[in-house]
Amino acid sequence: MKKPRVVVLMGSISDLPIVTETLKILKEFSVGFEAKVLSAHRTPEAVAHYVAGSKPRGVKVVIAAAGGAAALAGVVASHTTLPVIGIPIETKSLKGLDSLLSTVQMPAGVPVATMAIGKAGAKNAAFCALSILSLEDKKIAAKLQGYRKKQSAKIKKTKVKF
Ligand code: RP5
Repeated sequence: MKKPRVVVLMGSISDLPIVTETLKILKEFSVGFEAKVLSAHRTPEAVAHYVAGSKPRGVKVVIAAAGGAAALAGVVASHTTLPVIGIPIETKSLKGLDSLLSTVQMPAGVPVATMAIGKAGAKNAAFCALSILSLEDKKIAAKLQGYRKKQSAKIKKTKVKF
């Protein structure tokens, strides 16, 4: 198993269907990652302990997904200077606007790079992590370039029939 360079935290196992979108991309790019359920509200000490130990073991980026009063990404950011990427999980009551605002409205000095609500946000969390890793990893940089090229080619080939 590869040493994790990205850790992906989620506030609840109920977040997994969306977080799976993140994990699939990290896997596709052959990046070592670790995924774990940890909650800012339900397991606060465990979050602090896990995050504090991440940088010393070679982790470069932390992704944190949570819904509702989504404190996880912010709390993670308070325990590390690693780049933290937040995924606001869609909720039944407020459609994820609660999660988005809780994740994005961080005080100056403790940043969380907040993605969109939903699947696009979960995918972009992985791409954002890959962009960060690509600064020091030529293989990932080349794969990312390839992915973008394929994406463009697909759009250019798209025919509109009506
Ligand atoms: C958040 O509360 C989790 O990230 C999840 O999105 C939400 C609901 O959690 P469960 O009640 O489904 O465990 O902390």
